[in-house]
Amino acid sequence: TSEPSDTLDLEWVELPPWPRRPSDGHKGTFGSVLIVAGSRGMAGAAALAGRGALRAGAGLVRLAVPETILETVAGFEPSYAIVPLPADPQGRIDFAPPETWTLLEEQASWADAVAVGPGLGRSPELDRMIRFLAESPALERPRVFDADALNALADLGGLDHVRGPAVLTPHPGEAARLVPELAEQARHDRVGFLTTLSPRLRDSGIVFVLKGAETLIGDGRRARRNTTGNSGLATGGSGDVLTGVVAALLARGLAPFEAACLAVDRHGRAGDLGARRRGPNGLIASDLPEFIAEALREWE
Ligand code: NPW
Ligand code: AMP
Ligand code: MG
Repeated sequence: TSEPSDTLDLEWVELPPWPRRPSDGHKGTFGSVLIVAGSRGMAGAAALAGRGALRAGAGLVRLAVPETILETVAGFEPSYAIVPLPADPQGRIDFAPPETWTLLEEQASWADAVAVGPGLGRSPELDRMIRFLAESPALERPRVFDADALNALADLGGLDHVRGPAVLTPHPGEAARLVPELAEQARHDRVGFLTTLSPRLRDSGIVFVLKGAETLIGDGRRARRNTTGNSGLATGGSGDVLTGVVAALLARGLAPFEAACLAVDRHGRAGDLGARRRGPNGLIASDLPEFIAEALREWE
């Protein structure tokens, strides 16, 4: 078979219970999310993550984006706040001004969970920022690394730079960049990939979410194979929505492994509800947040 024998080292677990929403909760109860995302031409990625976080029940959501796309991102959704950051000539976040770092630190300390990556673009300065978010002991709050944050981690040399608690959400292409020695497995032997990676995840505080049909989630000891979702999710931006959902559940106080499992399950379910309504061909990523709301309602 294609499954390696040491698969037995992983405990395959059931879905954790969904937390009840306390009836006397206020917006602080449900957590504050900071999403660092977007660049010129990829304002949508930031907006999708923000809407995903809101529809997954986060109390407060702020998006830190390059100031040049502020109006665009704001125009997509009035329910999140926006923190404009200095922009470089290419319309990415500019890390030359010290103000950028001050703002980022301030905003990250405000948040209960930080998500970073969707639509950021790539640059050596971005790599430095990701390194800061990944390594800084001052930022012990849980973080989600997705998309270009994963590409930056790959530039930096991989997982060793990440101090948990953290959730990484690569698709197989990003996973192959992040762990190049397992590139082949990332695409063709996902259980083997996760099993081989597990000793490096154990005790790191990193939860690895290898996306795709039947997304795998692992923390080095436990693993889960997701059963929801369909090919309608194979559409630009659906991973950006997932990033927001994971961040919302982390901000709510769920532990990273539980947050990742529940977020992936409900994101997939949202895709199933969406495909039922729109068909898998017609489903687009900006439909998903509303179906996330419906998918969560099934559990309330
Ligand atoms: P292929 O196609 O099979 O050869 P990239 P991205 C592979 C932002 N977005 N199974 C694929 O391989 C994101 O947030 C913005 C196997 C190819 O090599 C990012 O910041 C949007 N392989 C940025 O764009 C909406 C798979 O990975 C490579 C795979 C780039 O993100 C769209 C492609 O991935 C987008 O989310 C799978 N399931 N999935 C917006 N509206 O603003 C992917 N691959 O080069 O990492 O590009 O994922 O589009
Ligand atoms: P990204 O590539 O970052 O936009 O993420 C794509 C999202 O869609 C991930 O959550 C994947 O698990 C999901 N997805 C992609 N293709 C499929 C598929 N064929 N079946 C189920 N889920 C999928
Ligand atoms: Mg993505």
